[in-house]
Amino acid sequence: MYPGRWGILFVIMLLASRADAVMIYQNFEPDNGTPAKTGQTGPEYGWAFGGASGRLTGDDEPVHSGQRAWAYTLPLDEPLQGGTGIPSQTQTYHINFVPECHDRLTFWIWSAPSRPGPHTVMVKFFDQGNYKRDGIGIWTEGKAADRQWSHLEILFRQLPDDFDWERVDKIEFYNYWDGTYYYDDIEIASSFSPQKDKECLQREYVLACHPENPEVCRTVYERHGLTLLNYLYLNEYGGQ
Ligand SMILES: [Ca+2]
Repeated sequence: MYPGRWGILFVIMLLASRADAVMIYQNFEPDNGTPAKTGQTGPEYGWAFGGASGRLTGDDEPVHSGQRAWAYTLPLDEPLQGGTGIPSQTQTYHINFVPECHDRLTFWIWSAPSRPGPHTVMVKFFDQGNYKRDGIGIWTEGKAADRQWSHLEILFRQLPDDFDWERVDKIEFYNYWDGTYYYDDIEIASSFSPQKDKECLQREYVLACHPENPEVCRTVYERHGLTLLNYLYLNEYGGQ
């Protein structure tokens, strides 16, 4: 028997049984793992720059799911200079998007722009490689509807081939028109079904961690910098 290893698998199963079938980047909920900024207390869910201001939503503001979303307000004459940055809630500033199993970043946005109407959104991606300093901005193909929740996405293939999806630093959102914007449920997803996503992740990681094969497991963990929290989205893990 290998009680230690079985114990780890048991913890994985417990964590996975309560999860969705996508990998959560940030949902702005209390105690979701988001670390505090150095020297401060409380999670740092995001920040704003260039004249914009950002904060968690209050009680009477739009929330897509859970208790909180992220709100930021962009002043007049700040197009593409002001915006808001969002860290991931786990593996913060060094997160593996697991590109073998996922192909897009998705998010929900509720827009109240000064110029009413549907507008596209720019997401700027930063990695720990060639796009560490300046990032690379990509516009959504879809548009955020006026004053209602919209689900938008950026496909990995819209970025250059040398972007390092296994070592992502952070993302930023830019809205062209001044106004107030709410973001929630930022996720790393695929076009496949939750079942296929689960199978892919099990193939990539969990099966490699079978107790009879601990060396392979260790190699996978070191290569991808995984933690147990990665398995939160392995819904209905069947056990091995
Ligand atoms: Ca939320």
